[in-house]
Amino acid sequence: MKYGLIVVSFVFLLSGWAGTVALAYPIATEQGHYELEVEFAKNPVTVGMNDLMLKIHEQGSRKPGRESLKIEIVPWMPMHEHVTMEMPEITPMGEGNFQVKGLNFSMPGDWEVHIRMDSGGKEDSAVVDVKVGP
Ligand SMILES: [Cu+2]
Repeated sequence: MKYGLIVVSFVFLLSGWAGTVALAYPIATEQGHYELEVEFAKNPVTVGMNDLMLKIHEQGSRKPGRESLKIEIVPWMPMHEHVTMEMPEITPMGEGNFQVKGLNFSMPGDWEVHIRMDSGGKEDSAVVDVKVGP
């Protein structure tokens, strides 16, 4: 019983560290095709609906991501292993900027925002750590 408690508190500690990554820095995507910046309208990010700007450009050439880029965004809470079901509204604003409205975090804590990009055969993805306040 005592051992179980120690393990649980250690997991809490680890997840606390994972959420401290800054948001506005350029993030390289997993396949290295793009680089993106995420800027939330609210800082800190809080429970409920959040809006953000996603800036995407091509790695290397620095060309802005095309408007035709298909983007999918899913918020995932690793500690409880759940997503939120609502899909945010994504609008291309030109120059590689995408406005994202209604990204829903259903509870406070450490979340990951999983972003998938598809531009006709060039698939890529990125994970952004977000600390969500009450
Ligand atoms: Cu949760």
